[in-house]
Amino acid sequence: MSDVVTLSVSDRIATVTIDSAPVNAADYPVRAGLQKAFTDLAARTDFDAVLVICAGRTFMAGADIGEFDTGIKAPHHQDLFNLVESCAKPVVAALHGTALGAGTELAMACHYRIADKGARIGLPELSLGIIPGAGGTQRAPRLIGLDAAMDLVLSGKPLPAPKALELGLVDEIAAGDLNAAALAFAKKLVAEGKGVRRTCDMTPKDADKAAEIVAARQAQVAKTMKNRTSPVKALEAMAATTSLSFKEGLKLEADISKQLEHAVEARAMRHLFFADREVRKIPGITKDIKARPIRKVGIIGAGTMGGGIAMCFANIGVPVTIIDVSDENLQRGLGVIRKNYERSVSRGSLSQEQLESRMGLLSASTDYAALKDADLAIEAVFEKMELKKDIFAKLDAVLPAGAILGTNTSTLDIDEIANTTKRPADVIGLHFFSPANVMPLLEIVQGKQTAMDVLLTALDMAKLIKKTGVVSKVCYGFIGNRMMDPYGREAERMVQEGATPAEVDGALEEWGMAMGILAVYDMAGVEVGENTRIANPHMVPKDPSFYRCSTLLVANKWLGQKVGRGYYRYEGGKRASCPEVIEMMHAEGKRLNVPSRKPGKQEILDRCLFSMINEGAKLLEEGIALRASDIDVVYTAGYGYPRYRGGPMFYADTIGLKVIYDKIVEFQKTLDPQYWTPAPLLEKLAKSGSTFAQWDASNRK
Ligand code: 3H9
Repeated sequence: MSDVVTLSVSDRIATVTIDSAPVNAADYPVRAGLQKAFTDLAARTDFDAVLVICAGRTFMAGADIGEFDTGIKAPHHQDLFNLVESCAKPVVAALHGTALGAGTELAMACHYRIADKGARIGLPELSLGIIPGAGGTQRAPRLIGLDAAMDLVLSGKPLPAPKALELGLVDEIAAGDLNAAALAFAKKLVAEGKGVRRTCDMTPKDADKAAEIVAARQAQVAKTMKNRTSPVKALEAMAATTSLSFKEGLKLEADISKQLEHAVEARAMRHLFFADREVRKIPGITKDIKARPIRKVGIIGAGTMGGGIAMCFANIGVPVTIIDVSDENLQRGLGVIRKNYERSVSRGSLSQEQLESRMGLLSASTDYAALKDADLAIEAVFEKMELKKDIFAKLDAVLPAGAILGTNTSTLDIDEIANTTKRPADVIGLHFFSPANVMPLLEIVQGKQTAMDVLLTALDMAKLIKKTGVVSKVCYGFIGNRMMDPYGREAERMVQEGATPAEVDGALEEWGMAMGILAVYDMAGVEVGENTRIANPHMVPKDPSFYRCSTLLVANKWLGQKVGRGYYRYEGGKRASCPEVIEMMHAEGKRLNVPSRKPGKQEILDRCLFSMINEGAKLLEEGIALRASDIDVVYTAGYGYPRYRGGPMFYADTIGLKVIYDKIVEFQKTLDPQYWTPAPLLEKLAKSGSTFAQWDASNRK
């Protein structure tokens, strides 16, 4: 038998065990092992039922994602799962952990399924730009109905075992030990004379309503997943369960899979799957370095940011003490947190008991002495250096030795803050994104003196609080906001040239950004960028024609959504163009000698996206970002950059660095030469025909 798949028979029950750490992915050795096991079983008669189980932390978590790039070797998943389904004796899958993608498809090819009560079962293929391609598009609708299957695939969210039971995706939830329950289940099947029950022979229970279901799901995709191919194709394959035979459906699924696997959407999303995990790999964090324990956390500042961060820790059972200058601020902050949790209760994602237990973990004080036993303190107050330094002096005085001092700054110099303490090695930047309890990104800012175990603790902590932690070195704006700066600058200049905010944002949103940059400024508060520029005077160019529309907006107190007016007007929650602002910006452009013109959609995209990429290249050569792929993670996790485009640096590779370099040189001549200087790294890679991915790979060696 193979190393990773074993077959044993005891008491007339055959057990096929997959044991391939870390997640039992269906790579070639697992497929070959499964093929051998089921081929052997086809020739044997000494068993009455088969159990398929997985060792370790999870049932099969899908196909081997890396294999799509190298080409999938036979046996193909579809053929293999057909072999499993063709078994003449009942086959029972025992699911624990996360059965995902090909794991769920294997389970559906088995004749029965029993799940651990904590198991989660899903088909997340669209998050990789592909469709369930191991029979999933054909079996899921037959097993649970067309609409439920379409929901499972479009949401990509794994179902908790009880929900899977309700839908008929599993037949039973194990009361205790899963393997013992699965064995009992198999024996009962045999005793009751229940034979095989093949999903391929079933008909979707809601086939008669197929036309309406498909139309509604297509409308959902058009509205919520624009510019994507895989969701459209997944619906096409699943809809075929009501018109094609199982065999014909499998052929359609295979044909679609082949088209999608190497398309940009799938390559981009695979790139991000691995990039999201690679961020944790930091040179210098060796195996002997151990993370520090985080048993109690202090948050300084009970505002929106501090409250959101406090929730992140309460959500994972870590007690938090919030410090603020007045009881009134503290009570207001706790009230907002409670309201946030209450919203989750009303949506059904949290129980009232969970709410109370999380609120029970939160305490509040105006006295820093309450942090005397905290392992980590995170300051989350206004972006004012003097205020932050004052807080760090207080933290330095009360925190125990070994505690970590974090600052949630988005732009300020961590080293300057660290140097005001007696323990700069314990100081780190923890840049959360608002709302902190929701947004998945955490920029972890490594100061010049930050200790490696502090960095490791921050990376581990990010994972625990379900965030993607990306390490940045210190510079103005770190990775994310520094790249926002040229991006926003171009958008603002185009408005001064004569484009409307709606034209600029519209082009970006049509391309896939969750929100155009000017609408983002309105959401965050137009004064935020202004204030950070004032706090970092060395960043503001000396050029007298420096164009920032935000300066004018702030002067008029048009600060964005919160006052109903900024780049746009906001009426009834909707944004609308504001002719007064458009006119005012254009006049300001003329005053600053910005040439009057109307940039087209493509130019808007090139100027916004390429200025960002150029800055990304500078971050790489300055060593602020470790990898181009880290930049992609920052932008997709924190800035609404579409995952199906892979992030700014991956996108640059798909366009071709030479194309981008040439365009930047052209902009240098035709636009503002002060800003359009190609980054030396971009120039070098473009001229040598290389890519950012190759740059990452060569640095990895
Ligand atoms: C599919 O099934 C297609 C089929 O329909 C059709 C086929 C024709 N492959 O996430 P973690 C690695 S598509 C390769 O840190 P966790 C991961 O890179 C697949 N590698 O652990 C990491 O490596 P490293 C559909 C994989 O406990 C290590 O395992 N399935 C795969 O936080 C640990 O991973 C999915 O999309 C894989 N499938 O989370 C599920 N999975 O240590 C993808 C993991 O070197 N996986 N690795 O960085 C997950 O969502 C999470 O890994 C899981 C565990 C929830 C399972």
